[in-house]
Amino acid sequence: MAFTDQLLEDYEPLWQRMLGHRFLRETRDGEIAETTFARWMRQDYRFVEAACPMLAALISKAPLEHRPPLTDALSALYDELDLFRDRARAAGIEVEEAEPAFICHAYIQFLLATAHRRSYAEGFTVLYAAEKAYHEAWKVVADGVGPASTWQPFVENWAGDDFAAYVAFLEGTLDDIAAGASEAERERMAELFETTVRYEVAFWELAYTSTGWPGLEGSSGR
Ligand code: MP5
Repeated sequence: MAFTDQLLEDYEPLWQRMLGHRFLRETRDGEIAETTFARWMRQDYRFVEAACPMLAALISKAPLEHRPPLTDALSALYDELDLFRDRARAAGIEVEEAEPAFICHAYIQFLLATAHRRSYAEGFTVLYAAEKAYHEAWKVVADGVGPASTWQPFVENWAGDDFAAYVAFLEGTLDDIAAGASEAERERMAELFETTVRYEVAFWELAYTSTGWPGLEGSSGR
């Protein structure tokens, strides 16, 4: 069985827990509270900003033939930041001033640390897990969001054909990488996949919780 099929089979309950998150259901059904969606937008803007240096670090370790598609993906992230600013303007939300919440900050540190300090195979696994998770999550939302919705461009961005092709590239490439990895490295890759999906669940949950840091709610501590 291909490595990515095995991952999705081994972590099926966690994966379904993520796809069953109420944020996705409520956005799909048009029932999401504006403040909840706005909180996700502000935090995800910070996340995508951090994904740029993460991808750059991964490119610096990539074999030559992986660099062009990963560089295209990096370029697409800057378009995505434009998309966030555009949708924020349309909805009257300020995304550029938000401080990362605790969960967002932790996920960003995890992304950057794995890209810089772990092997290419391990860093690539984290990239695959995060992108596959968003692709599947926004496909859940796509079932209900129509072309008139303010959020349709997000659905198109992550559930659309271009992103599907990118995720298919990541999947096939990760399977090739895993086929050449040792058993011990494949185990480390699987652990990182699990941690990434846990962060994905936590990130959806963040939209419903305070963006203050634990013990410092309502104040920056200064
Ligand atoms: C992605 C994202 C997808 N935007 N936010 C989280 C919390 N996880 C995954 O990554 P990208 O870089 O926006 O395609």
